[in-house]
This record gives sequence, structure tokens and C-alpha cells, in this order.
Amino acid sequence: MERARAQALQNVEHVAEGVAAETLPEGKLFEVASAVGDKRLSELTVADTTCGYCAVGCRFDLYSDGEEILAARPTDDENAPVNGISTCVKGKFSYGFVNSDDRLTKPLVRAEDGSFRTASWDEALTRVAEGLGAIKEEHGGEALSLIASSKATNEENYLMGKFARQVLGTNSVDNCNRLCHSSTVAGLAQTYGYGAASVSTEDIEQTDCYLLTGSNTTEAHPVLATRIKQNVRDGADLLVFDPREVQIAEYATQYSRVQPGYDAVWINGITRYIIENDLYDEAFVAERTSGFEDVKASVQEFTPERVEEVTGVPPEEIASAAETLGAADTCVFGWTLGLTEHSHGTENVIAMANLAAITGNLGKPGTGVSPFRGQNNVQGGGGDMGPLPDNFPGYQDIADDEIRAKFEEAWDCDISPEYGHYTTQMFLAAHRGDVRGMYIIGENAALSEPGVNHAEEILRDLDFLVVQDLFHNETAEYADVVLPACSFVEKTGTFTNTDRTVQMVKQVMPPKGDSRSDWEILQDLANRMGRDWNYASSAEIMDEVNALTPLYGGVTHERVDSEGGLQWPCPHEDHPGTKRLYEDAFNTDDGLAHLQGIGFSAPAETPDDEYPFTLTTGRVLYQYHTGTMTHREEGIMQYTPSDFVEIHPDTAAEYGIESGDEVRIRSRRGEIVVPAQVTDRVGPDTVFAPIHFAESAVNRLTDEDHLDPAAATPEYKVSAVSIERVDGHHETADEDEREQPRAAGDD
Ligand SMILES: Nc1nc2c(c(=O)[nH]1)N[C@H]1C(S)=C(S)[C@@H](COP(=O)(O)OP(=O)(O)OC[C@H]3O[C@@H](n4cnc5c(=O)[nH]c(N)nc54)[C@H](O)[C@@H]3O)O[C@H]1N2
Ligand SMILES: Nc1nc2c(c(=O)[nH]1)N[C@H]1C(S)=C(S)[C@@H](COP(=O)(O)OP(=O)(O)OC[C@H]3O[C@@H](n4cnc5c(=O)[nH]c(N)nc54)[C@H](O)[C@@H]3O)O[C@H]1N2
Ligand code: SF4
Ligand SMILES: [Mo]
Repeated sequence: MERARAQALQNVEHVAEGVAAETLPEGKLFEVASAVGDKRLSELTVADTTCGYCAVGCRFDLYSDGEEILAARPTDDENAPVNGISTCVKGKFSYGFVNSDDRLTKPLVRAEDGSFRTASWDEALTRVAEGLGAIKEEHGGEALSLIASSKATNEENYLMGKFARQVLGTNSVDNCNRLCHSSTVAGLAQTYGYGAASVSTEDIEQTDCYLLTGSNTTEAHPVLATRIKQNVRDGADLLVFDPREVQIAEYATQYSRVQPGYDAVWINGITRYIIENDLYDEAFVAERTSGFEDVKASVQEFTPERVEEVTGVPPEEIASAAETLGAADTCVFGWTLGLTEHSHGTENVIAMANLAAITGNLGKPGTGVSPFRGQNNVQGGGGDMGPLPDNFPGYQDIADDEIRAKFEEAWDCDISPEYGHYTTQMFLAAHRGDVRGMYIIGENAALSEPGVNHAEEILRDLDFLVVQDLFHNETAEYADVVLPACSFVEKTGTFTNTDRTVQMVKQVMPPKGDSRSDWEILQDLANRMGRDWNYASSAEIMDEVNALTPLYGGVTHERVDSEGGLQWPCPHEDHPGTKRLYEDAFNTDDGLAHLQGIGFSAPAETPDDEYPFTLTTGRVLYQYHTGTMTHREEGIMQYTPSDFVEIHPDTAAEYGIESGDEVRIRSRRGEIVVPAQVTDRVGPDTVFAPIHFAESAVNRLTDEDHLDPAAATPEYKVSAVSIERVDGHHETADEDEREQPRAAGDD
């Protein structure tokens, strides 16, 4: 017991590494240490597993007494290629959700009176089979759509894609990658051939220079941020371009504030400077790329003066960034949603891909592109495994006759060559009556879709909706049947992280109540709908993936477990996996990077007299998305218990707003009320609100109509809004009331 306590305390010291140390409540640390200390280690189950929050892919040992998770401790370093002994506050502590009282433990079905009642698995699955089956019979499989879950494992996501095509008969299967990095996937696939990070984490650790944009790295990818900060302390340059002076900017060699929505403009401005001043890598351009002349011609219009006028970045900052990039031996180009969640996100990504290529920063140690992916398994489950309207697993095009024939034979079904609907388009198709039933797995669409006022109506009007989740979340409110799934700590399989490393996820405790793994639910349902699935384990599902997917040909559970992770492409059992993409050739027909000129683009909605501000939305360290998991951890809720909107001090003064005042934010789609946080982190024309709280769902303000044409990503990062201080809570309040000082919320 003493030993266990000592070990637990020692573990606490490890937390001192990285961001967790800056922020952890001491009481909480002690609580965790003694929770393990009070148990006999021999009574606990321990499993080395992979974090189920973000795509950094931290690995650690989880300790459970069979009912809850007691601690997360470093696993051995070889087995934790990305994080070593570091984890952030979520991976370390945020497990209150697992054993929370409001976990779904039994299936729920809608009763006659409209309320939910519990049901047996048999009854619930029969209802689902009948509900989906009836729509398929009457309107065809295309009238059904499935949203797959990037929280779930690779094996489960493979089955979600297979279920949609084989059992439901639809290609309308998609997932949160569409809301997130699908513009990255489209942009990089077009230029280099693979829609993924080219780097390994070790490239990020050893590069001489970073160009980081649209990434709140310390809050959204904390353990990678720790790596970057360390390297910058050791002398690497860090260039940060962001509309908000986010924490990583404090470590930067140069921080430039950009106006949201115009990234291709300043990126092209840097490219222009580099070409004009001969700072590019002529040999690399000549030998490894095509399209340079097109890029050179297209950047001419992005003069320093024009860039400043549009983006606010002064000429000397463009010049200094270009000089730094040109002088660096190696550079990593990192970005996240600030670049992608736009109606022209794919163009932004291509502009960045052009810049990385002309500076010769690909395929060598310490170089490459690194879009930090989002959900724990969006790279693998959200992309590689093919729960996508246009691709089978391994990005094999469904319109290709030969490939389609391979899957039709393997899955014993006919598959249409026509692409299905992308995520947000499923909702628009449902509005038109083309989609009538949805099966939503591990996605809280009622909060996370753009324009949720409309999405709510659409969910309500569906003929049949199945929700499969850990919780009765906001989306489940509209369901006919709710199926209880279990979380990553209760099942076994694999996740693929942001640098293409496939890693093991291991069960450390039994599923809560009658909840089941997503793959077991799908198997039961497929069999009720006329199929004969017989997987005895997730490893068997992976065997099927290996046989059908060249990228994952050699990625077996056995190897992933014994080799401590395996990076794709890994085409066969003897292949060692691929650390760094494009060392010899790009994944294009001629092996070259296909550069393309990118012209001017602007956001779909720009500020005007009625809506004079640009609202941008995003994340905070302690919270995760719609809060289903993090809101159930008390220690976490102490820190960011509620929403806020960041407003610049000058703007706040002009509108008579102080920190803590309730502010009404209005867009053409709706309005929300949130307390102000007055800060110069944002510029005077921009306001920022996080996405984590249902009470003030920020997606009431965003727009579902303007999607990126290539990737169908919504423009979450730009909405035109107005702001006003709310005094009496509603407009009808009389003058006196409006002038009363606010009592609560000022602190
Ligand atoms: N704590 C926490 N971590 C998470 C998540 C979470 O919910 N909570 N979610 C995970 C997921 S799924 C994802 S996809 C990632 C997202 O990771 P990030 O993309 O880093 O997260 P966001 O907060 O959306 O931050 C976007 C950044 O873009 C900036 N930005 C806004 N508009 C623009 C613009 O027009 N141009 C540029 N250049 N920048 C802009 C914002 O100021 C912010 O710094 O995080 C993952 N990690
Ligand atoms: N305004 C605005 N909106 C955004 C964004 C933004 O930046 N701004 N970002 C977008 C992005 S990048 C993303 S990724 C989305 C995220 O949006 P969502 O994916 O909808 O967000 P989550 O809250 O992570 O929802 C995941 C759900 O899965 C459940 N879950 C967890 N594990 C499992 C499991 O193993 N199986 C099953 N069946 N369920 C599970 C959780 O309980 C939760 O209900 O939001 C998007 N929406
Ligand atoms: S950085 Fe991401 S993967 Fe690592 S512990 Fe935190 S949430 Fe988990
Ligand atoms: Mo995401």
C-alpha cells in the first residue's frame, strides 16, 4: 500500500511536465494520489492505452477498480512515442464521465406519450431495424444517412462505413472530419497525394523553425505545444499568425495578428516575397514539383500593401517572416482550424502547401506539414477507415469501378458509384426531404453543426433517428431510439493519431451497465437486418481492414501492440511503417508535388453596419467540445464552468461593456447571451466565443449555407455579428432597469 501511494505521488511529480503543471488544482492531485494509494494495487486493473480526447495520441497506463478510473500514469517511453511521460489535464484527470450517474446504461425507446422509457436490447434493436428498414423499403437506401464517430476505434469506424453501404444501402456516411480538417485532407491530397501530416513527432521536436497558424496549440494540443516550446527554448524560431494572441504566441519569435478569413492572402504575400528575393529552394522546385510558374504568377497581386490592407499584417512582418523561413535549414508548417474552417479552407491549405514546397521543406528530417488533427481518432476513424461518402477505407475512391468491384465482392452487396452527402449536406438534404432517417453515432450534432437552430428543426422532423452515445446528449432529445455505447476505457481496438501512428486502445474496465462497444452493437444490428457478421474481437475486424486497405495492409493488432505503434503507409506485414512522407516521391501519378496558384478569397460573410464584428469560435484547455465528457469532472469545471465572449478593451469601452457583463451576440441566424471577458487577446474588430456550452450554444450564430466547395467544411471561424450589453435581460426592460448595475457575474 505504501508502495502504491509512493508510486502515485511520484506520478504526480511527472505531471509537473508540460501544461498541466501550470494549471492543476493541488487538491485534485492529492485526491488522485490517495485514490490509488487507498487501494491495493493487486485489486486494480492496469492497461496501457491511448487517450480518448485529442489526436495528439498520448499513451499512459490507466488504473481502474472496475467501477471508475482512479489514475493515469506514464507508461514506458517506448510505448508512448508522442508524449513520453507528459499528459495534459484532460488525459490525466478527466474521467468523471466514465462512471457518472447519467451514463446511459440501458437502451431507451420513445413511448406512446412521447417520453423515453428503458427497453431491452432486443426490443430497442428490433425497433431500429424496423425503423431504418421501413425507410429503406419505401424510399431506398439513399434516404438514410449515418454519422460515424471519430471518438470510436478504427475497427468500429470501418464497420460504420461497411454498415452504411452493405446494410443500409447508402453512401451518405460521414463524420466530424467534415467539420474540421477535411479542407486539409482535400488540399494536401490534391498537392502532395496524401491528406495527412507528412511529419513524425520527432520532426516537430527537432525543426529549426515553425510557421504556426490558426492553432491554439497550448489549449487544443497541449502536449505538442510542450514539445514546440521546448524546442523554441533551445533556439528554434516560431512564427505565429493568428487573430488572437493565444498563449503559444507568448513564446513566438514573431506574432502577427491577422484579420479572420483572409489567410491565403498573407500566405501568398510571404510566398511572393520569397520568390521575389530568391529565398526559395530552386533545386527542390525543379526536381520535385510542378506548377511553380502558376504559383509565381498568381502571387503577384499580393503586394505588401495589399496584404496589409486586407489582413492587417504590415509589410515588415511579411518580410521578416519570409526572411526567417528562407534562412532556416528546416521548417515545420503547422495549422489547425483557423486555416480550415472557412468557405475557402482548401485554398488556404493549398497556399500553405505551395509555401512548404517552394522552400523545400518536405521529406527531410525536421521538415514537413503538420495539420494537428482534432478528435482522438479522426485521422483513423474519421478518414483512413472510410466512413466517408466518397471513399472506401484507405482513401480508395468509390467512383473507381475496379475498387468498387473489390468492395462489392468483399461485402457482398451492390454499391452506387455516386458520392453520398457530406455531414452538413445530410442536414440540408433532410430539409429537402431527400434524407428521412439518420443513425448518429458519437456525435453531438445538435450542438456542433453550424446553424443549429435549423439543425434542431431538421432532427425533429426526421421520420426516424437513432442516437448511439455514452450520454443522453442534446441530439438524443430528438431520437426515436437511444443506444448506450461504451467509452474507450471500456473497449479494445486502435486509434490513429495526428502523425499517422496507429496505437492500441485497451479495455481497463467492463462496460458500464448494459452499455456495449459500438462494434458489438453494429454487429447485432447488421444481423437483425439480414446479414451474417461474425467478428469475435476487434482484432478480427482489423484483419479484414488489412486485406482490403493497402495503407493498413500490415497494421495488425499484434504488431501495433508489440512495436509500440505503427505509422501508415504500412502495406504489408514486413513493412516497417513510414515515419516521414515524401522522402523520395510524392504520392501523385508523376511523383511530383502539384503546386497550384491560389487567388484572392474572402469569407462568405463580412462585417457591415448591422453586424459590424467578426465572430470567431473555438476551444479552451479544460473543456472538450460539447462538454459531454469534461462537464462531468468537478475538478475541471472549477476552471471554466461557463461560457464567455472575448471583447477588446476599446470595443468594450465603446459599448459600455465590462468583464462579467452579459452581452447579447446576434447574427443573421440567431442570438445568444454570454458574459464578457474584456481582453486584448482579440483585436478591436473581432470577438471570440468558445463552443463548449449548451446554454449559450454558439452554433446558433454560425452559418450552414457557405461550405468549402471542395471539402464541405463550414465557415465556423467567421460570422458577422453585432454585440450589445444586456442589462435587464430583455429588450422590453425599462430605462431604470437598464441602468441598474449588475450584481452577479462581475467577479
Ligand atoms: N481542450 C481541447 N482540446 C481540443 C479540443 C477541445 O474541444 N478541447 N478539440 C479537438 C479538436 S476536434 C480539434 S479539431 C482541435 C482544434 O484545435 P484548434 O484549431 O487549435 O482549436 P480552436 O480553438 O478551434 O482554434 C483555432 C485557432 O484559430 C484561430 N483563428 C480563428 N479564426 C482564424 C482565421 O481566420 N485565421 C487564422 N489563421 N486563425 C484563426 C483562433 O484564434 C485559434 O487560435 O482541438 C482538439 N483539441
Ligand atoms: N462553432 C464551432 N463549431 C464547431 C467547431 C468550431 O471550431 N466552432 N468545431 C467542429 C469540430 S472540429 C468538431 S470535431 C466538432 C465536434 O463535435 P462533436 O463530435 O459533436 O462533439 P463531441 O462533444 O466531442 O461529441 C462526441 C460525442 O461522442 C460521445 N462519445 C464519446 N466516446 C464515444 C464512443 O466511444 N462511442 C460512442 N458511440 N459515443 C462516444 C460523447 O458522449 C459525445 O456525445 O464540432 C464542430 N463544431
Ligand atoms: S494532449 Fe490530447 S491526447 Fe494528450 S493527454 Fe491531452 S487530450 Fe489526451
Ligand atoms: Mo475537430
